Amino acid sequence: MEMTLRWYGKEFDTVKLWQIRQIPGVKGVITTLYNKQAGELWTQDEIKALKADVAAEDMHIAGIESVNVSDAIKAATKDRDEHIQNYIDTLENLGKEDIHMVCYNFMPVFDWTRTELARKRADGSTVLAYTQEAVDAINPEKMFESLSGDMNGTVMPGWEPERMAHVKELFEIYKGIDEDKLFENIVYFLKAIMPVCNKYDIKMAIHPDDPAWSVFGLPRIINNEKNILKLMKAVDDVHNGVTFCSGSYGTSLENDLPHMIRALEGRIHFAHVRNLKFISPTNFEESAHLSSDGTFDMYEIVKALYETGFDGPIRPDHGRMIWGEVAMPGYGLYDRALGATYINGLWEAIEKSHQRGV
Ligand code: DNO
Repeated sequence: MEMTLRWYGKEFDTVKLWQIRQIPGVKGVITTLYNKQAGELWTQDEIKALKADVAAEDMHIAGIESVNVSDAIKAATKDRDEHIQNYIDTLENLGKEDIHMVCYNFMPVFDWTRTELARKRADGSTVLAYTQEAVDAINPEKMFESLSGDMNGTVMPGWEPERMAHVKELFEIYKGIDEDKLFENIVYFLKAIMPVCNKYDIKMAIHPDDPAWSVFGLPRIINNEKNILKLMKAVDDVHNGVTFCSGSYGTSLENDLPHMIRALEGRIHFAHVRNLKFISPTNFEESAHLSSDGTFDMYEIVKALYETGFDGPIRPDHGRMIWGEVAMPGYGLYDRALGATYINGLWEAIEKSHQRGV
């Protein structure tokens, strides 16, 4: 595995590359072109410039998170084939620039959903949190009126303002799209991009739906072992792979995370490793990475990755806000650095006990 950190680019991120580089073992970042809309083409020059920014700090790009898939592709509207062609050309340009891992998701309309950005914990740190009650209390009609992701005073992370401005239209295009139809659309997309992925050995890594169930009545298909294995089988090519995000699959307590990792052997190309603390099955907060601070057995998760030969980029995921840091919720420096160090420690211990046969 390669330990990495997500970096939101030189214009947006308060966390700087030189800071990331000082985290032990981190030489690679996961990033993207933040000014691109889903469906747009990335030119080779733009990718080159991004690479140069990272290389200037003596680091490299370990993968892209994300080349976003447009709702036209997800819902199969009239622009679908044009957007797929742009996606193929983007992959071609990434391949030419020697980038071989691309994360994406297939969640309709919204990316991940949390209902609190700064829930205070007993130690004074703040964390992202989710309650189903808060989601259910959101009136979709009001949401369409207030727009810009500010719903009943809640700004949702992962909800890009550009998309929020079209939220009503977006909901419209998903009318009549159920889970089977969405599945058909992802298979259509993956089949179309597999040739370029094979040509440049680009490993596609689908991010799970978060939370792992339908919100606001929209269909969700990447949420449990059965469904992700179905997708792996439908396009049975190693380049059709997975981002194993423990915090997203883990939102459903029915998902057995180490078991899923083992079932996906050879198809996990990227790992997001974080912990959640459950107050009830539909009320959880993003705890520190440490097993005893949350609900998951992080040792078993990392061990399953190690034992299935995972060798892609891995990153700590959402961190708590600690030590007075002011940064994008979930994406500050300090707690993610602690997470990286903790995961590195688990990995080293697991690796050495395997090598020494203990
Ligand atoms: C949240 C992230 C997601 C992820 C996308 C991938 O912190 O893990 O926003 O980047 O779903 O396309």
